[in-house]
Amino acid sequence: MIKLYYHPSPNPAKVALFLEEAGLAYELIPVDTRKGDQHDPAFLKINPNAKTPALVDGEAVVFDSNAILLYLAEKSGKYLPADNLNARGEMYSWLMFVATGIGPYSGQAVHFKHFAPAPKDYAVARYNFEAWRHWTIINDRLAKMPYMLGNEYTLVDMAVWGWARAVPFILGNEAWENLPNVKRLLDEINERPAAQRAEALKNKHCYKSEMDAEARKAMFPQITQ
Ligand SMILES: N[C@@H](CCC(=O)N[C@@H](CS)C(=O)NCC(=O)O)C(=O)O
Repeated sequence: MIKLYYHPSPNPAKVALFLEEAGLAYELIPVDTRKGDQHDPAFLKINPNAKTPALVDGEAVVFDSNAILLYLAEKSGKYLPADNLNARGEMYSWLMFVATGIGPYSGQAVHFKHFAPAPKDYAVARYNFEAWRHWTIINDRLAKMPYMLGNEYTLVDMAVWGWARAVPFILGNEAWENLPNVKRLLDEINERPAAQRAEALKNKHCYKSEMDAEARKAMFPQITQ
């Protein structure tokens, strides 16, 4: 059975959503990143990058959330666009835009706004600007079509959903006023039974919530050096 190495945060959530949507059986293995589980030598053999999610499927070992989405889409044949180069090129572009833009800029915006020590004004301004710029591109795309690739719900919408859930924490509580199309997609996916099952996974295990010295050492080791 597929093993999903999981923490209740944006990147693992999108993989959980895909597994639930596709009806693939899987075992959830909690990785408590605030306790430092991601640095466990056994986990590093699965993901040398020491991050969640990761997935083991028989002999296949896959890490990085968007690579896992592609792997699962190919394995199941589900939630992919049409099987022609034009449609696949569009899918790769938007999936990589989420992987290299939405995820990293949103993650760094959260880091600098909520967790980094001062002085941080320049970093907060830089990542806030870039996170807004990236989310506005998604919002504009969704003004023209119901889903990221047109009329069909695909793996790219799942990739967006993982981070869209955190938009108020990333950009501030007023963000939805400026990103109505992202909010519309988020609300629609949240209504899906698979999304509700994916969301409920966070309650299956107890994860550390405090961002104390142990958590900062595990996640932001440069602060303690
Ligand atoms: N590019 C990776 C990023 C994974 C990532 O940053 N995961 C976070 C959770 S959303 C994590 O495990 N953080 C723990 C840490 O930074 O130590 C992906 O898309 O899977």
